[in-house]
Parts: sequence; structure tokens; C-alpha cells
Amino acid sequence: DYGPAPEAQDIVQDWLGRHEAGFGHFIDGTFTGAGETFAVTNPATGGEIARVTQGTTADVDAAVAAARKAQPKWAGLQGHQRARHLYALARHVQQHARFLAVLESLDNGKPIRESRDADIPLVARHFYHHAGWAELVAEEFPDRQPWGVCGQIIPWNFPLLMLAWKVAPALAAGNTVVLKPAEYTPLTALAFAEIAAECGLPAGVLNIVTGDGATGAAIAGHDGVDKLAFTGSTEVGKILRRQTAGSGKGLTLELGGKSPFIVFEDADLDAAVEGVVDAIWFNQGQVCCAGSRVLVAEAIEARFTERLKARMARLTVGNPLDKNTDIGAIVHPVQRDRIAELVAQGRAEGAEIHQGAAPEGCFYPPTIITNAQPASVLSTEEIFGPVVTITPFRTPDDAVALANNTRYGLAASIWSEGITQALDIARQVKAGVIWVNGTNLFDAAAGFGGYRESGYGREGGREGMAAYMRSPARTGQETDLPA
Ligand code: TXE
Repeated sequence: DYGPAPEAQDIVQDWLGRHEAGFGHFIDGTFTGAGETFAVTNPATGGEIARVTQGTTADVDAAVAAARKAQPKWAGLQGHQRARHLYALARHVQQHARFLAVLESLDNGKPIRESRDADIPLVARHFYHHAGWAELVAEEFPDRQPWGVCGQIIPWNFPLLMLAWKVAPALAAGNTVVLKPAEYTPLTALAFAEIAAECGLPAGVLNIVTGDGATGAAIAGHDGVDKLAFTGSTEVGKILRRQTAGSGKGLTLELGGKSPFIVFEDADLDAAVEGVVDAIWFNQGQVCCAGSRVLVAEAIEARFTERLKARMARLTVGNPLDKNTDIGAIVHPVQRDRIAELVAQGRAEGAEIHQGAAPEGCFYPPTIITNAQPASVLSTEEIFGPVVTITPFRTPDDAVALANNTRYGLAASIWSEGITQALDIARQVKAGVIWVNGTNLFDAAAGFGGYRESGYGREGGREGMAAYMRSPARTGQETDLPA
């Protein structure tokens, strides 16, 4: 039973109805009144589903002040006491899982099967995992301190999951948070704020301010923010790096990607074809680590491409709330047009385009591109849609050279039944995350992050925890240096 129970859809409609006048921000444990609002739409229908407040600098000031006031007491709790709060958040997310899944699919356009089976369970898992860290930090990082107030700016592709990736480690380490969800998809963050209040998270520990890039810039530039964590475009990542330079703020950036998916001659082809389905057609391809460049051994290229085209023809694109849908709506018409423009540009450059079917509206068909030159736009630009290129390679060295021929370096996926070869290639590919005979696998215990223009810093695992604490002060008098 995959689909949302009809009651869950009713609960979401009730909830939206109760907030018809518009959502305010969540500051110091309560919701403010709605200010100047903007529309949040369901991308599958184009219809308005809610109105949300555009955060001003005064709103950001209030949120940072609340976070600042709450922080010493939060950091002063025993680890096991902070852990209880994180366990409570995890359990409440599970209790509201159906509601959250439907709300996420309505707001973002992702298929309900994915929000129910991937997004929301991973959110709960992230809070459970970091509840464990809350108990351990003092012992595991005896010389580190929480930063204080963390500003967090997240994108729209995994709205609640990106919130979890940011909020869980920050709180576990003893920080308080001011988070801004993306303007396209703020609703599950607001629902999460209600859940936090319901399960007794102390006021001011988590503050949610909604708004667009201007609100994000106000958070990034605020003197009261000690550490900034951002996931989004490489373009904005570069702006934030400049904006915070010399400020003493901590900064982690998780940016774009153009990740290779390398299929060797000895790969299990059926598994690799299913791998591509996950790599590029999961979440409409709006995944920072999407395997958007398939590199395939020349000897099997024709066979592999035929099988993949046949598989693509069986994908259904449409209503995100239908449990049979494989590919839902693109998050916003702006993004859909951007995908279409890049593909048109690629066609003009001589690439061959193979597409499935998609309904009218904010949808884009699954697409396979062949004959794209390595320097062409389709081989180099992050498309952030259900579009994959297939490029043949001759030797393993060619595969590595093609894989690394990118300004990004977020993830890579390697398919081979020869484990020695797979691990040998893995060592040579420059990417923060490498999967062997798998793809798009996320684990709260494993650090995730990139090389080069994919950003820096890691989220998840021990490294992710360390990023939410100041490095120990260096006095220059350390005696543990080698003589
Ligand atoms: O991203 P933005 P956009 C890539 C993807 C996509 C492209 C554009 O290629 O097609 O970026 O998407 C906030 N200061 N990714 O324009 O603008 C913004 O409000 C502070 C990859 O939607 O980066 C939102 O909350 N904040 C990516 C967040 O940044 C600012 C996921 C992300 O939006 C800001 C999303 C500013 N000056 C897009 N300007 C990934 N790595 O997964 C905007 N924001």
C-alpha cells in the first residue's frame, strides 16, 4: 500500500484551510502574524495552495535575537537531555509521516511514493541518528564548542530532508538555528515548526523565517549569526562565500553537480539500467548528486542504450499524488523552462534527443541524450531535470578522464562486477561521495559533500558533527606537535 490514505489528503487540506490567512514566521516558539505574503503553488496544477510571509531584515533580527537568547541554556543541557528532544522530533515526524508526505508532494511536485518511502523516513532517521550524537558530543569532541547561532538556507528539491540535514546536527551540537526554506517549498518547514512546538522543543532553539533570496542574504550577513550552512546553486554559494569572507563565520556549502555514472563492460546491465532510473529519474532529476552523465564502455554502449530507452518508455509522468507515478511535476515553471532551454541548446549543438511522454503543464519528459560532445552544454552544465547524457569510453583511463572532466565533484557511481577494478577507479575519481553498484544512497552516518565547485564541508556522520562546532582554539603553545 503505497498511496497516501485519503484521510492524509483531508488532513492536509484542513491544515491549509486553517492557515488560509497566510503563514507567519516561527520565532521564539510561536508563529508571528502574516506580514507581506507571497503565493505558494502546487506545481502539478499551478494552483495557489498557501500564502507565506516574505521575511524582512526586522524578522531576521527577531529570529536571531531569539536564537541568541535560547542558545546558552540549550548548550548547557546535558547531552542526554538534548537527545530526548531530538528523539521526540524523530518520533513526531514518524507520527505525522503521511501528512508530511502528502504536503511535500503537493508543494514540491515529487511523486508520493518517493516522499513516503524516501524523504520522510530519511528525515526521521536523521533525527534519530543525531539524537545519538547529542549524547556523545561532549565525550567525542571534548575540546570543541558549538558555534552559537547557525543560519541555514536550504533549497526546494528535498525541502524537509534538507531541513533535517541542517537542523539535526546543529541542535545535537548545542547550537540554535535560524532557518530559511526555499521560497518554492516552505510548507513542510512550517509544519515541522508546529511539530517542534507540539513536542516541547524550547522556544528560540529553532526559528523558521520564510522568504526569498533577499531574506537569505539578510541571514547570511547578520552579525549575530556565527555559522552559515547553505545548500543550493553554485552561483549563490559563491556570493555567500564572498559575503562571509573575513567575518569569522563558519561556512559550509553544498552546491551543484554533474555526477558521472560509469558502466563497465562486466557490469550487471539490468542492475545498471535500474541504477540510471534512480540516478536521474528520481525526484525529476532535481538532485544535486544526480548521475546525469552516463559513461559506458564502448563495447556495450548500443545494448545498454537500447535497454535504457525501453525502460524509459515504461515510466509514467504525471500526478504526484498518484501512487503509480514515477516522475512528478518540475518544482516551478522557471525550472522547467531552464531544462527545456538547455536541451534546445544541446540539440542546436548537434546532440540527439530521445524523449518519453509528459502531460501539458509543469512537467518534463524523461530524456536520454546521445552524441553530446564532452565540451558541449549538455555534458557540462547542471541541468537539474530528468535528462541524462550517454557517452562511450574505450579504456578505464578514458572513463576516469571523462568522469573528472567537470568543474564539479559531488558524487560518482561505478558499475562493475570486478570489485578490484571498481575500487581502483573509485580512488581516481574526484568526488565527495562514491557508490559502487549503487546510486543515490544516503545515510545519516556518512559524510556528504563535494570537491571543487560542488562546495566544501561535509554533512552527516562525524565530519558533519564537527562542522557544527568551533575548532579548538590554537594558542601556538601546543606541546603535541612533532618535535
Ligand atoms: O537556487 P538558489 P535556484 C541549482 C540547480 C538549479 C539552480 C537554480 O542547477 O537549476 O541551482 O535554482 C536562497 N543569499 N540547485 O535559483 O537561488 C533561495 O531563497 C542567500 C542545486 O532555486 O541557489 C533558496 O532558499 N540566499 C541545488 C536557496 O538559496 C539566497 C538545489 C537556493 O536557491 C540568495 C537547488 C542569496 N543571495 C538548486 N539567493 C543543490 N545543490 O541541491 C537565493 N537564496
